[in-house]
Amino acid sequence: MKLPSISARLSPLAFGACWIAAVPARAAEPAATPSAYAATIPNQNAAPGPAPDGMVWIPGGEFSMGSEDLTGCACAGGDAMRDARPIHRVYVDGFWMDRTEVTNAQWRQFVDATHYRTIAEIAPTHEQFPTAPLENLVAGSTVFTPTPGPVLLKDVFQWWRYQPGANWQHPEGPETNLTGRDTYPVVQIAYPDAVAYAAWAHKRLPTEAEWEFAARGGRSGQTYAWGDELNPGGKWMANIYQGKFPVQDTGEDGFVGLAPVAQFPANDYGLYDVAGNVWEWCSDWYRPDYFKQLADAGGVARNPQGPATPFDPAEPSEKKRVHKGGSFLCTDQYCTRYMVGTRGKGEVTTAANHLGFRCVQMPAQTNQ
Ligand SMILES: [Ca+2]
Repeated sequence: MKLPSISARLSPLAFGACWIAAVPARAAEPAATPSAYAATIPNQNAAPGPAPDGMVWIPGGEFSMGSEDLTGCACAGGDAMRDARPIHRVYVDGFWMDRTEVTNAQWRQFVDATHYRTIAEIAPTHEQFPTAPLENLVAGSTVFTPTPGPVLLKDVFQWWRYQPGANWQHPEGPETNLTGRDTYPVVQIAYPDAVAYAAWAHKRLPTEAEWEFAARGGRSGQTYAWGDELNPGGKWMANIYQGKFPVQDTGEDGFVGLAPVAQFPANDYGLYDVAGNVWEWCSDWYRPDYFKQLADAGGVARNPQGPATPFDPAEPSEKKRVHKGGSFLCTDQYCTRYMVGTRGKGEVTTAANHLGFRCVQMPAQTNQ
């Protein structure tokens, strides 16, 4: 396959950690101990009023953020995920959060009201990408495609392709549509698209700290949003990937590919799909050393907003923001970022058919 060459959003590494062969050789690093986590101390404030439609109250409070090094665990796929350490102490104010990922039906309401066009629906221009062949300047987006047989997990272009005509209305390409998919999460959403929706809805995207506090549901230091077992009682708790990646998704959790929202149990704060299904945009710029910056500063980081500038040493020229939660493509063979303290990243104009978002809203009295 000829690789697309027109833009950062088409460059292989711009996809982010979970899209690439993220299984580096282990370097010497002392394993974190469970004592790196301290108890979550949720605020004792009641919800400030009736919940906005589709949202739940997240009380905020103080918690331990980040993920242990679980590379010795059969659960973890060998990825050290160093950017999720050190585990550090964070405080966030209370906020409302969407109970589910934003759905196609909700996105359609936004488009009907505003006629908004997503980045994937607009052809790149010669002025933006003067070195790109003109035939590559077509609107589209990135789509996952299973490989015909097992492959070394080194080159994402074995299973990701740039698909002309792929966008939120045609998530896997022009031959696909949203019939019967109103309650599926909207996908093929780049960061500016998600920001535009949030502004229209009088909401905003969560910070990474807000997202992780909410996903942990008041628990502390557990591997998953629901506890320490991936399948408690033999039950799947999230829409992830079973089978041989990226050849065949066997759908043991009930879903091959994307699932409608809220098909698995909610976490302790009433949030659905904080693991798996689709990655979710957060507002923080991505830097692999941001947790270290906060830990080095000492004390408790209050309402951290992310680093001032983005930096990914794997692709220094790309501007990336944080993704959280993992997707239906996450598997212990390759990417286990459905673990609650882990992080993803993505170039801001890059959308895909496993990437969506949800919003938060501050209570009116603290909305300043
Ligand atoms: Ca699945």
